[in-house]
Amino acid sequence: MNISSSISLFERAQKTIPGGVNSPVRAFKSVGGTPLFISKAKGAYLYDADDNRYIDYIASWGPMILGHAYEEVVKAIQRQALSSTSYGAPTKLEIEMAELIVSMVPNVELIRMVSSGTEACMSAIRLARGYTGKNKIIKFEGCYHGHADSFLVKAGSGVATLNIQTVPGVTAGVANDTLTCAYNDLAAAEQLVAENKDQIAAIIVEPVAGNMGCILPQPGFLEGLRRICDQENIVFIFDEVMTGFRLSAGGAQEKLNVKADLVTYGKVIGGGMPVGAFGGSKEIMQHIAPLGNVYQAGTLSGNPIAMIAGYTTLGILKGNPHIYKELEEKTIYLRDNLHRVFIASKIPFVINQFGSMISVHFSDHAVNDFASAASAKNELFKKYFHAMLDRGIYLPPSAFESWFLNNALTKEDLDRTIEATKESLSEISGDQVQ
Ligand code: KE4
Repeated sequence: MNISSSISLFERAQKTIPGGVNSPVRAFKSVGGTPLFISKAKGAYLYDADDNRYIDYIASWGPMILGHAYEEVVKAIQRQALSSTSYGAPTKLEIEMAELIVSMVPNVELIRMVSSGTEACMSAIRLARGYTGKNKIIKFEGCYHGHADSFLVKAGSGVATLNIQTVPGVTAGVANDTLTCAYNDLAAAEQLVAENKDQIAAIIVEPVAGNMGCILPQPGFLEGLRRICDQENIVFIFDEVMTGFRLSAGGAQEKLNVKADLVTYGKVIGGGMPVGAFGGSKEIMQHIAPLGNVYQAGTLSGNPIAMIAGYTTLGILKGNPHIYKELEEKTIYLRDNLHRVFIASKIPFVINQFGSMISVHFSDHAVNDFASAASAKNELFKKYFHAMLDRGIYLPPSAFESWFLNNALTKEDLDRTIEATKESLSEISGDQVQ
């Protein structure tokens, strides 16, 4: 593929933007090569600066669940923009957005809009600390809750991709209040709670993890954490920035039938615009300013353009629940056929899938936590990534990321992806044989 425009744009970008990107995972650091500069997208397809077309399995890391430039969403944004782009004052649209979310997620009674998943998770942790009067939190290795200091301890996504063991700038004081253990290791979580009796404000977890690849909760893991939180007066936080409104209208709480005390959102909730949110029971949320003293704020929180994009997207998802069924069927079709071509290639692999989240690991063992994801043959993932990109299939540029399907994908797109995988694996096998 001719990517000369991306090459020159990347050189130019590095003169004024750190690493040439505004978010590290976009830099192709772990897979190598030049990041593609995208000029437009429509439906299931991305077009780079040289007008090469790619089938998109990133969906902007989750938000573009309906597909790119979805007409109803674009028209709503265009209309709203004519009434200005921000007021810094309350609007009816924010009430309608909050009422829509509350109608979709029964145990969320109050919700506060913010501008990113990081803000949502950071605010939820502060609220849990303010509500309980306790300081420590438990997170799980390989889970990523955004880049707030408290979370940059054994985090997944870009932190794992770049293999950053300790993030400079995160003080020991902050890091000491963040306890970690392996995802799916309920006994280790119970031990941390016992060793830090009455000091833990919150346990925060990705109910289906997407920042080590896609990793499913083992039976009993989330239920066990729920029990611990009930017994120890700990706030149970589901980070549904990825899973919220993607796995179902009610997110992972509905699909897995486990209820959290606070839930954080991002990605799909904004329909591609900068939106995050955190919500839960009145009992807890009433401590948020101006009702309570746990201060949290944002100039562009509830921004009308972001709200109309999110409100339109969520409205379409709520009104057409068959979209979730279609997405899951497409993902299962992809999973089963990738499985078939991987078996034929005789290259060891694991495919994890839940709803419309899926990931491929070049591993001869189950991948159910960060250590098992990290011990996969990620060098082979790197080759697979580029072989697929050369064939017009755009996968997340890291083995520590979930793929995200969008509902504009057709069977032809899926079949092309399967065929490209078959071709890529024979290319990789050929490399292995030499
Ligand atoms: P943002 O601040 O990037 O909107 O959300 C942070 C966040 C919180 N919680 C979960 C479960 C997340 O997956 C994320 C962000 N996800 C990454 C992709 N793995 C965003 C991509 C990026 O960092 O550019």
